[in-house]
Amino acid sequence: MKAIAILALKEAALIEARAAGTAEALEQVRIKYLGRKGLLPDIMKGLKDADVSERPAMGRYANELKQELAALLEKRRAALEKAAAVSAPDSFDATLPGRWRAFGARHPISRIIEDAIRIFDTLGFTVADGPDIETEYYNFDALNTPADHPSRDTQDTFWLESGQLLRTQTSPVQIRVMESRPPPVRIIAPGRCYRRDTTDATHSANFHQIEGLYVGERVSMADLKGDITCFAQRLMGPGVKVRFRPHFFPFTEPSVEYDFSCHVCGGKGCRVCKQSGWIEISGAGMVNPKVFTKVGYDPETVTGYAFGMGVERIAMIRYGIHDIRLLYDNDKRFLEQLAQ
Ligand code: 2NM
Repeated sequence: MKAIAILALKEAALIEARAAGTAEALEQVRIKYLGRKGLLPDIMKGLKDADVSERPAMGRYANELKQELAALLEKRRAALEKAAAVSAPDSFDATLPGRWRAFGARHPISRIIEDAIRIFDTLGFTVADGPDIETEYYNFDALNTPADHPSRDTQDTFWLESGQLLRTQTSPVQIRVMESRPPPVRIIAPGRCYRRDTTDATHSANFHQIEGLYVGERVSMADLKGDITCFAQRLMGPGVKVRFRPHFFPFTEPSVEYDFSCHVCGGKGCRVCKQSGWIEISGAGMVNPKVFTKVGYDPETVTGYAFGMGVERIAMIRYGIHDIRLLYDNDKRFLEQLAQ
């Protein structure tokens, strides 16, 4: 045997050690070369039979093989251990089913608002919005609400120290829109409103409204009824009818309250409509000429209708919710029942 053969064997051993991808493979390399019955002890035993001129080099190379291979095996073992700690082979099993996460769902309030926006969009309405913090002028004066009207009271309205207030309806948005552009105007104003109500099953100090406004040259009560009916049928079902009852609001004249025929019994009378066949929705009317004068519109040339609706109330009717507070609890068990 020649010294050069040991050098070649060393190279082979180092290549095998580098290629070993597991602790077991590394151990196999160690056993093959350095083990008790391995190649290196064989060489050492053969040393005495080798040519005398070769012996010193053979001894040196054999020693190098032992040292370098042992060092490389140790380095590879440490590296494999470190890699295993980062991604333990058993921490990812591609055959396991994935972890199931519950889907979120749009909140019923958002759904009513988004549906209303879509429906009124088909009737030519765009969406307007404005600030939650309003002035007394936009929330009351411009809407022809008398100075002594009870709704202005601190019992009913959240007044701020600044003299401003939290809007009690979204009508101030319509005032701002009319002030800022000439007729025709066809807008809906969805948004948060605030009233100092004590919370119970049907009241919340913070609720949502959608108000609509259509001002043009010959807008009539018939337009109001037709458009509300269209909305009611798209939202609640094709058979739904709308009825008007006389009412009073300072900002509209004439004013009405309107009802939808019961979408559950079709108007025959049931538990949902308390046997009346009708479900009270909200109010509407022809915009009071005094409001037009305030915003700089000429009441001699334009007329307009306006309507309001409570989003929570419509959600409760549509989804059969008996307590408004369920809409604010964000209890997933409740929301999941309404998820689409
Ligand atoms: C309602 C009922 C009736 C209304 C009136 C106006 C405005 F700004 F045009 F005068 N906006 N919204 C209105 C009319 C609101 O809510 C029950």
